[in-house]
Amino acid sequence: MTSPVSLLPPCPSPPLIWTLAGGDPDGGAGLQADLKTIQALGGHGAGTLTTHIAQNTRAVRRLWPVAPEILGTELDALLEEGPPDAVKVGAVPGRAQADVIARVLGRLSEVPVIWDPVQGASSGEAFRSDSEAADIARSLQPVVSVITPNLTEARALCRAFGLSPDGGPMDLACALRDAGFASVLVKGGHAAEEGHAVHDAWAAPDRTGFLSLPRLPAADVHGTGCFLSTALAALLGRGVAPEDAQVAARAALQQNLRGAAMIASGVRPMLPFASFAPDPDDWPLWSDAPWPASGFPAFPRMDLDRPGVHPIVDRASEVARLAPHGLRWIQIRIKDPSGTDLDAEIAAALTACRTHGVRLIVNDHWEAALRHPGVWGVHLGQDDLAPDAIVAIAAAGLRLGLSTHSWFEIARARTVRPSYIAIGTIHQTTSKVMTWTPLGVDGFARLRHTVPDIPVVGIGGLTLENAPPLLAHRPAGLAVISALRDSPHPERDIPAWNRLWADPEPGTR
Ligand code: TZP
Ligand code: MG
Repeated sequence: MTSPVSLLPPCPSPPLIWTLAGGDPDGGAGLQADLKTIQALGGHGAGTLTTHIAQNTRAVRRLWPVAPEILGTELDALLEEGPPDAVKVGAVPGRAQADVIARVLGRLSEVPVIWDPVQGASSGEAFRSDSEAADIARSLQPVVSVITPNLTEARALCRAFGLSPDGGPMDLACALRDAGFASVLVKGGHAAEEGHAVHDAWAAPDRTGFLSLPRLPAADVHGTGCFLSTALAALLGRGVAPEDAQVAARAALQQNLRGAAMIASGVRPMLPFASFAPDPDDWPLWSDAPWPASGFPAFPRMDLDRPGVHPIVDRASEVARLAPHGLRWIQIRIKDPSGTDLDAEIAAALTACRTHGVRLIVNDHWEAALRHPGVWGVHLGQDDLAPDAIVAIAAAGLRLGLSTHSWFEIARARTVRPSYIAIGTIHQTTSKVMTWTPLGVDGFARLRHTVPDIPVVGIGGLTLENAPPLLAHRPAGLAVISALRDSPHPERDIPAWNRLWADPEPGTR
């Protein structure tokens, strides 16, 4: 039996997330909604109103800004309870309130602050003039780490900072990032038609790219911007890495958009604020460059009729040693080819594989792999995902495997529709320089759950002893370096590894 997978990474106690936002009496947006969003994402919500707003799903009637003195006293009281793990800032009604918020948030250190710079309701009404919006933006800018404007708001912010408001979502996102907002997500939802993809542009200090999901039929849902920015805060406050948090926040929004429904006699659907459990189709794709009109070619999927161990070796002689012992695949991974005749190694590995009906996968050196007809596939890391390489490997009819270890990397890998993805590192390993905390079996299960339709290979620190719990999550293969390299009798170990699929929990029967 597969145990239910909790899709949120564990956290010793619920992160404390503040929301400083306008009120929405109908509960679909603003502070009332944000508290529900935080709860749905596993956090503890706290916060203050920045402005009363007489609104419902039909229209915004009137705003009554909270007096700066009240706002400041409330925030000081809140801060006495200790700093939050992340903050979402929503509607800021005026310069005086912005200054109060900037003063209090300026006392926090290293706390992510996400500002959803709402200029008005999505029903059309603007809350304030452009010049006041500019003052507010300048006041908040030093304390904000992420902003999540829609296209209209991004243009208004660009004007406020004297930047060109022309250009597409990515131009605006980059301009605002370079103006000092560390990370910028320009939402494209309002630009997409039903059935077409919604592309959001993300510009972070070290990365830009597009998140894409189909636009769902339930358009014009109330409170989507509040949900996305608050979900992002809740995930960042949980310690989720920024790239993963934006992918997961978007997945949470898509999950909730699917469940959007009319409440009472409102005129626009509301989100259900359901606990984080996106379906695989709710996860966005990530593309570094604008989406190619024709998409990427789909690679032939790794067939699953005979799953098994997936040894990774660094020379042809090791391929020849292991090939006779019941392998289905083997990967040759030559990280430093200097002093090695790469073509001779691949040719010799291929000869051994042909003799024993083993499929040869070449790591990294895809151009060399293409010179050797009979190579089954190429395995690439996230740093090697150049469109030219992907297109050439597909055109040559080879399979493609991609390394991933996070929600973000899976979103990026899925874009090129690979033959399989490797997920890891699962346990501590010395076979690769590690900048990541190992996922553990639970982390592997969490990621695997998002890609039920793609063959997955587990990797990292695997041994015959620690591998059995992974089998419940249906890996197509388990990739192994040191357990075979250091074994006194690897030839005997290979059948033992392959038997894991027949008898996933040895000793339990
Ligand atoms: N990618 C993620 S972990 C890893 C690679 C190449 C190394 C796996 O080696 P080992 O010795 O089986 O942990
Ligand atoms: Mg590589």
